[in-house]
Amino acid sequence: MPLKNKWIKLVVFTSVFQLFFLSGATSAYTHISCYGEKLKWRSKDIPVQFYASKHSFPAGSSYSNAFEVALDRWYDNPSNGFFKKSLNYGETFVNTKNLTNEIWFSSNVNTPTSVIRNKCKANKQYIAAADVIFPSNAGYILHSGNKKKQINAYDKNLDNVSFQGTTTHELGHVFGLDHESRWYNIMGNSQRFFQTNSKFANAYVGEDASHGAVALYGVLNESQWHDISVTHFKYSSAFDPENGQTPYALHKFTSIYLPSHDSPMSNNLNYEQTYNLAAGKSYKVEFTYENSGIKKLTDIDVAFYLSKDDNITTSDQLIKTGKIDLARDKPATLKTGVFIHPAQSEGKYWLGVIIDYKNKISELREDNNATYLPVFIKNFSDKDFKAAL
Ligand SMILES: [Ca+2]
Ligand SMILES: [Ca+2]
Ligand SMILES: [Ca+2]
Ligand SMILES: [Ca+2]
Ligand SMILES: [Zn+2]
Repeated sequence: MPLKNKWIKLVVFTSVFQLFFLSGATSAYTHISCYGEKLKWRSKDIPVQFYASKHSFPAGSSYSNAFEVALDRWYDNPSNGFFKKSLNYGETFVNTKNLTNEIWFSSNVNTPTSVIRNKCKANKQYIAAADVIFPSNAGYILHSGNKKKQINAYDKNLDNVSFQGTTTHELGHVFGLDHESRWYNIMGNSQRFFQTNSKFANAYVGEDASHGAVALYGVLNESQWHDISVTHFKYSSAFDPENGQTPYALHKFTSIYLPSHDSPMSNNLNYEQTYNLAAGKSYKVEFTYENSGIKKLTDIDVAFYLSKDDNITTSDQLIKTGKIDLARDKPATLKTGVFIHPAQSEGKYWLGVIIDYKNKISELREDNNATYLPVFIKNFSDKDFKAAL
């Protein structure tokens, strides 16, 4: 998996500013800090404004638009910290020594790199400026769109890295977050961290980093600031890059399990795969549920469907309903029992889920409440069914 080392790198640039770099907080998220204090932007510098290199990021280019999508995702976090949604275009001279926050492409870096300048004294700590530099000649393609079929996670023959994914991760560093290795989170592998329904895999901040943002900047006083969501990715393992970076989480696809025990039906969860299910049998289907809003929500309606396409909607065939509670702390990867009716016709389906399917909760984003796992349903004979297991 040579890709995994490539898309994350944090450089803390000291120069005039003294720096102490500590990490490994016991809370769910991890912050960058000095003298034991979390480093963050001062309230007078919020919203944090980015300036775009005239050469690398002209207004209206696909990469400029993708960067603004990532800024927008961070705008939606439930804390008082946020970036200005739009880029300031036309910056003719960019560098890491000034105190202007800039983005550009350069042949001097091999991976997307955040350079963060910190003021770090015993009684005074803050983030003073940040630049995000993207490699112009790396051995992979930073893909600016959000069509799932154009990125590596959904096509193992592609080396394409989601630019929106890697940018959302880098902006987490700029925000004051370090790598986190214990949970499914954007400060882990951003290339297996999407909200996917229909043709699109959208980058996002997620519950753990939202929780970290609140720890840094305080919770918003906005009673309607809710966002719950569901994804078909989950935590896999901690990865230690052994190059001075802090360990981060690897992720993989969620799975479908047999009813009798918890072993997945297939172990290769690095790419999307289709599960063979038998009509008349029960399974457990797994998804990751997140609450990235201001507070805990209870009795959230969840429904499961069989769809004839990869776009899960309430018009699809309903097979199960239930309720869950979601606090904002850590993402919840849950297995739910589902039964495939004996008369279900054979064929390819997408076993889908929709959270808040009755839309009782008004949310910042309603377009991240559904996802799926592909299945092929067969009317196995008893003998064939045993062989298939
Ligand atoms: Ca700069
Ligand atoms: Ca939502
Ligand atoms: Ca459908
Ligand atoms: Ca809703
Ligand atoms: Zn990183």
